[in-house]
Amino acid sequence: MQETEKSNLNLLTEEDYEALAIEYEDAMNKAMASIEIMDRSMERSEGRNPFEQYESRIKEYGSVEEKCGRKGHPFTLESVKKNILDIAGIRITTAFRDDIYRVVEILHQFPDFVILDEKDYVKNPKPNGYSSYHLHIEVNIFYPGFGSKKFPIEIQIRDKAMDFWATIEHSLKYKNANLPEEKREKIEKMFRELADALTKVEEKAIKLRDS
Ligand code: 0O2
Repeated sequence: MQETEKSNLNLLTEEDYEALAIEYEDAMNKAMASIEIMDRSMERSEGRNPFEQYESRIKEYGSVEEKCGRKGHPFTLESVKKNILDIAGIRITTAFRDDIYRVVEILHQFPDFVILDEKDYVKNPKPNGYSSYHLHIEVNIFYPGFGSKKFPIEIQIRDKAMDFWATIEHSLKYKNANLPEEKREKIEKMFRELADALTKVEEKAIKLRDS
Protein backbone atom coordinates (compact mmCIF):
# COMPACT_ATOMS: atom_id res chain seq x y z
CA MET A 1 0.00 0.00 0.00
CA GLN A 2 1.27 3.52 -0.86
CA GLU A 3 2.06 5.98 2.00
CA THR A 4 -0.62 8.43 0.73
CA GLU A 5 -3.28 5.69 0.81
CA LYS A 6 -2.17 4.77 4.35
CA SER A 7 -2.57 8.29 5.71
CA ASN A 8 -5.98 8.64 4.00
CA LEU A 9 -7.15 5.59 5.92
CA ASN A 10 -5.43 6.79 9.11
CA LEU A 11 -3.22 3.74 8.90
CA LEU A 12 0.08 3.98 10.73
CA THR A 13 2.77 5.32 8.41
CA GLU A 14 6.39 4.28 8.66
CA GLU A 15 7.29 7.85 9.60
CA ASP A 16 4.79 7.94 12.49
CA TYR A 17 6.00 4.54 13.66
CA GLU A 18 9.60 5.75 13.72
CA ALA A 19 8.60 8.69 15.96
CA LEU A 20 6.68 6.33 18.27
CA ALA A 21 9.52 3.80 18.34
CA ILE A 22 11.98 6.44 19.63
CA GLU A 23 9.89 6.82 22.81
CA TYR A 24 9.61 3.05 23.26
CA GLU A 25 13.37 2.88 22.83
CA ASP A 26 13.81 5.32 25.75
CA ALA A 27 11.66 3.08 27.94
CA MET A 28 13.48 -0.04 26.77
CA ASN A 29 16.88 1.52 27.50
CA LYS A 30 15.70 2.49 30.98
CA ALA A 31 14.53 -1.09 31.61
CA MET A 32 17.80 -2.51 30.24
CA ALA A 33 19.79 -0.23 32.60
CA SER A 34 17.72 -1.58 35.52
CA ILE A 35 18.34 -5.17 34.42
CA GLU A 36 22.07 -4.46 34.22
CA ILE A 37 21.95 -3.17 37.81
CA MET A 38 20.15 -6.37 38.91
CA ASP A 39 22.76 -8.48 37.08
CA ARG A 40 25.72 -6.64 38.60
CA SER A 41 24.17 -6.76 42.05
CA MET A 42 23.62 -10.54 41.72
CA GLU A 43 27.22 -10.88 40.52
CA ARG A 44 28.42 -9.28 43.76
CA SER A 45 26.15 -11.35 45.99
CA GLU A 46 27.07 -14.72 47.45
CA GLY A 47 24.75 -16.91 45.39
CA ARG A 48 24.85 -17.82 41.70
CA ASN A 49 23.88 -15.12 39.25
CA PRO A 50 20.80 -16.27 37.24
CA PHE A 51 21.33 -13.62 34.54
CA GLU A 52 23.35 -15.11 31.69
CA GLN A 53 22.61 -12.76 28.77
CA TYR A 54 20.08 -10.08 27.89
CA GLU A 55 19.29 -8.25 24.70
CA SER A 56 16.69 -5.83 23.47
CA ARG A 57 15.04 -4.91 20.22
CA ILE A 58 12.41 -2.59 18.79
CA LYS A 59 9.87 -4.40 16.62
CA GLU A 60 10.18 -3.53 12.97
CA TYR A 61 7.37 -1.63 11.24
CA GLY A 62 6.61 -4.59 8.96
CA SER A 63 6.37 -7.00 11.92
CA VAL A 64 3.93 -4.67 13.70
CA GLU A 65 1.79 -4.53 10.56
CA GLU A 66 1.94 -8.33 10.22
CA LYS A 67 1.00 -8.83 13.92
CA CYS A 68 -1.96 -6.42 13.68
CA GLY A 69 -3.20 -8.37 10.66
CA ARG A 70 -2.70 -11.74 12.36
CA LYS A 71 -4.49 -10.63 15.55
CA GLY A 72 -7.26 -8.69 13.77
CA HIS A 73 -6.29 -5.29 15.18
CA PRO A 74 -6.58 -2.11 13.08
CA PHE A 75 -3.18 -0.89 11.90
CA THR A 76 -3.58 2.63 13.28
CA LEU A 77 -1.49 4.59 15.81
CA GLU A 78 -4.04 4.27 18.63
CA SER A 79 -4.62 0.58 18.01
CA VAL A 80 -0.90 -0.22 17.86
CA LYS A 81 -0.27 1.65 21.14
CA LYS A 82 -3.15 -0.22 22.81
CA ASN A 83 -2.78 -3.71 21.34
CA ILE A 84 0.87 -4.31 20.47
CA LEU A 85 2.65 -4.76 23.78
CA ASP A 86 5.94 -5.98 22.36
CA ILE A 87 7.01 -2.92 20.34
CA ALA A 88 9.87 -2.90 22.85
CA GLY A 89 11.11 -6.38 23.74
CA ILE A 90 13.77 -7.67 26.10
CA ARG A 91 14.97 -11.26 26.18
CA ILE A 92 16.82 -12.60 29.20
CA THR A 93 18.63 -15.93 28.88
CA THR A 94 19.59 -18.08 31.84
CA ALA A 95 21.92 -21.07 32.06
CA PHE A 96 19.48 -23.34 33.93
CA ARG A 97 15.72 -23.75 33.78
CA ASP A 98 15.15 -23.02 37.49
CA ASP A 99 17.07 -19.72 37.13
CA ILE A 100 14.11 -18.43 35.10
CA TYR A 101 12.00 -18.26 38.27
CA ARG A 102 14.79 -16.50 40.19
CA VAL A 103 14.85 -13.84 37.47
CA VAL A 104 11.04 -13.51 37.63
CA GLU A 105 11.27 -13.10 41.42
CA ILE A 106 13.89 -10.35 41.07
CA LEU A 107 11.86 -8.52 38.39
CA HIS A 108 8.85 -8.55 40.74
CA GLN A 109 10.92 -6.90 43.49
CA PHE A 110 12.13 -4.06 41.28
CA PRO A 111 10.07 -0.94 42.13
CA ASP A 112 10.53 0.73 38.71
CA PHE A 113 8.71 -2.11 36.94
CA VAL A 114 4.93 -2.36 37.10
CA ILE A 115 3.97 -5.91 36.10
CA LEU A 116 0.93 -5.81 33.79
CA ASP A 117 0.60 -9.55 33.17
CA GLU A 118 2.62 -12.73 32.88
CA LYS A 119 2.41 -16.05 31.06
CA ASP A 120 4.27 -19.14 32.16
CA TYR A 121 4.97 -21.23 29.07
CA VAL A 122 7.70 -23.02 31.05
CA LYS A 123 5.20 -24.83 33.29
CA ASN A 124 2.62 -24.85 30.48
CA PRO A 125 4.46 -25.14 27.16
CA LYS A 126 2.57 -24.35 23.96
CA PRO A 127 1.38 -27.43 21.98
CA ASN A 128 4.30 -27.00 19.55
CA GLY A 129 6.80 -27.22 22.44
CA TYR A 130 7.46 -23.46 22.82
CA SER A 131 8.56 -22.75 26.34
CA SER A 132 9.47 -19.37 27.89
CA TYR A 133 8.27 -17.06 30.66
CA HIS A 134 6.65 -13.85 29.37
CA LEU A 135 5.95 -10.67 31.30
CA HIS A 136 4.53 -7.37 30.18
CA ILE A 137 5.84 -4.56 32.33
CA GLU A 138 5.16 -0.85 32.27
CA VAL A 139 7.93 1.72 32.53
CA ASN A 140 7.46 5.39 33.31
CA ILE A 141 9.49 8.01 31.43
CA PHE A 142 9.63 11.67 32.37
CA TYR A 143 9.99 14.10 29.46
CA PRO A 144 10.90 17.63 30.62
CA GLY A 145 8.19 20.03 29.48
CA PHE A 146 5.77 17.19 28.59
CA GLY A 147 5.45 15.18 31.80
CA SER A 148 5.38 11.43 32.39
CA LYS A 149 4.45 8.74 29.89
CA LYS A 150 4.03 5.02 30.48
CA PHE A 151 5.26 2.40 27.98
CA PRO A 152 4.69 -1.36 27.93
CA ILE A 153 7.65 -3.69 27.36
CA GLU A 154 7.60 -7.43 26.79
CA ILE A 155 10.20 -9.43 28.68
CA GLN A 156 10.83 -13.03 27.61
CA ILE A 157 12.88 -15.21 29.91
CA ARG A 158 14.15 -18.59 28.80
CA ASP A 159 17.12 -20.85 29.37
CA LYS A 160 19.73 -21.51 26.71
CA ALA A 161 18.21 -24.79 25.57
CA MET A 162 14.79 -23.16 25.11
CA ASP A 163 16.41 -20.26 23.32
CA PHE A 164 18.08 -22.68 20.91
CA TRP A 165 14.69 -24.32 20.18
CA ALA A 166 12.84 -21.01 19.73
CA THR A 167 15.50 -19.56 17.44
CA ILE A 168 15.38 -22.53 15.10
CA GLU A 169 11.58 -22.73 15.16
CA HIS A 170 11.25 -19.00 14.49
CA SER A 171 13.70 -19.08 11.59
CA LEU A 172 11.90 -22.01 9.93
CA LYS A 173 8.33 -20.84 10.66
CA TYR A 174 7.87 -18.88 7.45
CA LYS A 175 9.66 -21.50 5.36
CA ASN A 176 7.42 -24.25 6.79
CA ALA A 177 4.20 -22.25 6.42
CA ASN A 178 3.88 -23.11 2.72
CA LEU A 179 4.65 -26.81 3.04
CA PRO A 180 2.01 -29.46 2.28
CA GLU A 181 -0.08 -30.37 5.37
CA GLU A 182 1.49 -33.82 5.82
CA LYS A 183 5.07 -32.50 5.73
CA ARG A 184 4.19 -29.63 8.08
CA GLU A 185 2.67 -32.02 10.62
CA LYS A 186 5.80 -34.17 10.47
CA ILE A 187 8.02 -31.15 11.13
CA GLU A 188 5.79 -29.97 14.00
CA LYS A 189 6.11 -33.42 15.56
CA MET A 190 9.89 -33.21 15.23
CA PHE A 191 9.84 -29.83 17.00
CA ARG A 192 7.80 -31.28 19.87
CA GLU A 193 10.28 -34.18 20.13
CA LEU A 194 13.20 -31.74 20.10
CA ALA A 195 11.56 -29.73 22.92
CA ASP A 196 11.09 -32.93 24.97
CA ALA A 197 14.70 -33.99 24.38
CA LEU A 198 15.94 -30.54 25.45
CA THR A 199 13.83 -30.67 28.63
CA LYS A 200 15.55 -33.94 29.53
CA VAL A 201 18.97 -32.38 28.87
CA GLU A 202 18.05 -29.41 31.08
CA GLU A 203 16.99 -31.73 33.92
CA LYS A 204 20.33 -33.58 33.64
CA ALA A 205 22.23 -30.28 33.67
CA ILE A 206 20.47 -29.27 36.91
CA LYS A 207 21.30 -32.68 38.46
CA LEU A 208 24.95 -32.23 37.46
CA ARG A 209 25.01 -28.72 38.94
CA ASP A 210 23.51 -29.93 42.22
CA SER A 211 25.53 -33.16 42.56
P1 0O2 B 1 8.13 -12.13 16.90
O1 0O2 B 1 8.34 -12.09 15.43
O2 0O2 B 1 9.07 -13.04 17.61
O3 0O2 B 1 8.10 -10.77 17.55
P2 0O2 B 1 1.11 -10.78 22.61
O4 0O2 B 1 2.49 -10.45 22.07
O5 0O2 B 1 1.16 -11.17 24.07
O6 0O2 B 1 0.10 -9.74 22.33
P3 0O2 B 1 0.36 -13.46 22.16
O7 0O2 B 1 0.30 -14.29 20.90
O8 0O2 B 1 -0.78 -13.58 23.11
O9 0O2 B 1 0.61 -11.96 21.75
O10 0O2 B 1 1.63 -13.72 22.97
P4 0O2 B 1 2.53 -14.95 23.06
O11 0O2 B 1 1.93 -16.16 22.50
O12 0O2 B 1 2.90 -14.93 24.49
O13 0O2 B 1 3.76 -14.59 22.07
C1 0O2 B 1 4.44 -13.38 22.06
C2 0O2 B 1 5.83 -13.59 21.50
O14 0O2 B 1 6.42 -14.78 22.04
C3 0O2 B 1 5.92 -13.81 20.00
O15 0O2 B 1 5.91 -12.56 19.37
C4 0O2 B 1 7.24 -14.56 19.86
O16 0O2 B 1 8.35 -13.68 20.01
C5 0O2 B 1 7.22 -15.46 21.07
N1 0O2 B 1 6.54 -16.73 20.72
C6 0O2 B 1 5.30 -17.11 21.08
N2 0O2 B 1 5.02 -18.33 20.61
C7 0O2 B 1 6.12 -18.74 19.92
C8 0O2 B 1 6.45 -19.95 19.21
O17 0O2 B 1 5.66 -20.87 19.09
N3 0O2 B 1 7.69 -20.00 18.64
C9 0O2 B 1 8.60 -18.99 18.75
N4 0O2 B 1 9.80 -19.15 18.17
N5 0O2 B 1 8.32 -17.83 19.41
C10 0O2 B 1 7.10 -17.72 19.99
P5 0O2 B 1 5.44 -12.42 17.86
O18 0O2 B 1 5.13 -10.98 17.63
O19 0O2 B 1 4.36 -13.41 17.56
O20 0O2 B 1 6.69 -12.81 17.03
